[in-house]
Amino acid sequence: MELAVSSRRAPETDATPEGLSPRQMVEIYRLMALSRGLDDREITLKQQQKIYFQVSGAGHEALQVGAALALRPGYDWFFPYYRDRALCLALGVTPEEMMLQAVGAATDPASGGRQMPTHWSSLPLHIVSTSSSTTTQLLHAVGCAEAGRYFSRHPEAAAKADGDYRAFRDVAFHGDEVVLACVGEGATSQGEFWEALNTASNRRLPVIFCVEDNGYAISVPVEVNTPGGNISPLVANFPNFHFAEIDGTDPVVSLRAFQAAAEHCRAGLGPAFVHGHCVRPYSHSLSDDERLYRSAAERAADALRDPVSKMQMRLVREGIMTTEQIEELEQSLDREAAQAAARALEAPLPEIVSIPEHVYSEHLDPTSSAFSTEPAPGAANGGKAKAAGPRTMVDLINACLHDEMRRDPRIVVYGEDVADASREEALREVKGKGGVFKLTAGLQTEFGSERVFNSPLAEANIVGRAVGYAVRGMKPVVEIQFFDYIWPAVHQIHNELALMRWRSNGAWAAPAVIRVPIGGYISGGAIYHSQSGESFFTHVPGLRVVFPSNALDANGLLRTAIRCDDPVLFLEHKRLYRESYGRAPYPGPEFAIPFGRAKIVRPGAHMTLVTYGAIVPRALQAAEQARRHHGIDVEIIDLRTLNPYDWEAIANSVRKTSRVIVAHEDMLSWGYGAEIAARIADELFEDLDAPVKRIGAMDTFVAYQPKLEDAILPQPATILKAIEELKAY
Ligand SMILES: Cc1ncc(C[n+]2csc(CCOP(=O)(O)OP(=O)(O)O)c2C)c(N)n1
Ligand SMILES: [Mg+2]
Repeated sequence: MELAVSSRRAPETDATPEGLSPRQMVEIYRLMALSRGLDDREITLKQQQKIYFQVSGAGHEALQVGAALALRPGYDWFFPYYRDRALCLALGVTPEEMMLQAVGAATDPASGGRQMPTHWSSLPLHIVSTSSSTTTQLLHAVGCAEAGRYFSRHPEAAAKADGDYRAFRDVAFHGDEVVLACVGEGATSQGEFWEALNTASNRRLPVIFCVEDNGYAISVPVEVNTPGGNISPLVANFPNFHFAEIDGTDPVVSLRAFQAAAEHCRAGLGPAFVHGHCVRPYSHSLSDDERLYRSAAERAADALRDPVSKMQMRLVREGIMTTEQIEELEQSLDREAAQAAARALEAPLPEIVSIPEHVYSEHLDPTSSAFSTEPAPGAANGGKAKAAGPRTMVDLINACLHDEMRRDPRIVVYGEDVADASREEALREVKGKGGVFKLTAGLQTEFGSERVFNSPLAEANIVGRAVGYAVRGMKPVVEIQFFDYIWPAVHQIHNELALMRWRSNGAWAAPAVIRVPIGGYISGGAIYHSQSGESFFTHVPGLRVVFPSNALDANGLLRTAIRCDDPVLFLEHKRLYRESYGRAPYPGPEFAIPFGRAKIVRPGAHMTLVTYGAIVPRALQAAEQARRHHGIDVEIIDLRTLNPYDWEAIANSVRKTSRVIVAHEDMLSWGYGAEIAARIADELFEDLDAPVKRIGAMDTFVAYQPKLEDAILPQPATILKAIEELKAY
């Protein structure tokens, strides 16, 4: 559309008092007014029950248009908030695309009808899919900035490669790219806000944090969320930052602030923090009525600061537009919004059959035989498997990490204590730490501190950054030090990592690997160093869950996990790390095991025992006693991967034996075995000669005193008793 500019000023050449041309001022206003018009149109549609949710960007338009115009869509990277309609509009998301989101159309480019409206995503514009979880996106932005910097310093790492996840994603990067991450003032109370500032500051990352401060988080005023009522003084001592606290209802002030912030970031000086004060004239969302908790005087004061009406008055005052021209423009924007809505309402809706699409990668199937290779003992190797002969699980996991890092320059390893020594000068005289269990020993020494480094002691930080790294095409292989401390990261795993592909309808994905030492049987591990809990994670669509019971499986499954195009939770049993059970010679750098293939670790005719992890050696002991003392012949199936799991192996065995026990270390109630037992009862009822039996820990946490631990966790004797009972049935 040709923008109308008042004849009192030349559109391109006259400078306004702000130093922008009249045409630029009109364009800023157009974007702000169109954003407001789209909100108004959506509100009408919601009232007509043609859409199902509405949250507006009203009152934030000036700040956001300023941000967008200072940055480069498709070059810089964007992690917006749900209020960021004006930002996304100014970056290039069209009104029709916005309306397609609102109606939940199949052609909604952000999510194909899966996410609420204003949950932005655009691959070409570099707007990374964000969730409804406030604040998680800030850590993604940090990881994204780290990945951009890594690729700029190592452009060769961006090359595509066959045979793994790298074949399916184009990598784009620029040495001076900037990442914008937006958040509300209420959401700065989340720990992840501080975790993001921590790493951005420490690593001098080019992230602009934009706090859109409208004074409320739904009904909670800012002073309840933020001590003193203002976030700016609280963050002011973070090193390396550029700070600006501005009137976010003024688009020119906003533009200038973001230009200065971007300059600081592009120069490599560190992150920036732009705190914009704005207003929220339309309540929190259409489900909220702010008259229930805000005084009339307060609302009236806010109305005077409405950025759209302030900008109108300014254009008239400065002779840039006449009131008639403004009216004309408004009418044309109204028509544009109405036409966008009309087209979206005609758009096809998503098909029911499409629901499972993009839960997992459509490109690379980790259950495929491409991942089935034979061990090649005797191959040369670094890491802990250098020596010949049987090696422990620690050795062979460490060897796999060494091999894969050599093969794939996109792998980074970080977590708590995983580096050999963060202070590099110490490395010359010390042996190095390499993880509390030594799984990552020697990696920093071989691959350098850019690829192997310690994280802050913050689990959400570890996983949130991994999401950001992975969406850029890198392969973070991170460690959570103990399963017992995975819980701060669960928000990121459940709502972000596992969901990135499905919620963006396949546009984005976060195929990171999270390695986690898990489990008990360590005498004295107690409550906080013995936890299991794998079924929390097998209940998350989009997440692969692996649980090896021996050194060779750990090596081959970790290789598949790293090459895989899906996020993987790789559970390593601490008790099995150095056991003499399950040691194996180093199988060479290409040894892989497909997911979803169980292993029959002991063939048998009388009953089936389905298990995994540290129960495998205990079940073998029990089965041996059952044979010796009672002549009972138990077939033991080690599932090896829990999602996907090998139903065929279970079904074939149960059809043969007609009796089955499902055993695991985790608590019995609601445990992983409940699902397997229920499916056996459902699908194999005709084949059974006895009820399905389950074995698990007592429904308590694990106690410190070994006498109690022994009683809480299943022992070989517990398993033997169950075998005897089932045979007698
Ligand atoms: C982690 C999380 N907790 C709670 C919510 C529910 N919720 C959605 S918006 C919101 C308030 C956010 O306030 P603020 O960050 O100030 O943003 P604003 O809506 O004011 O722009 C809350 C509590 C959520 N989406 N995510
Ligand atoms: Mg707010």
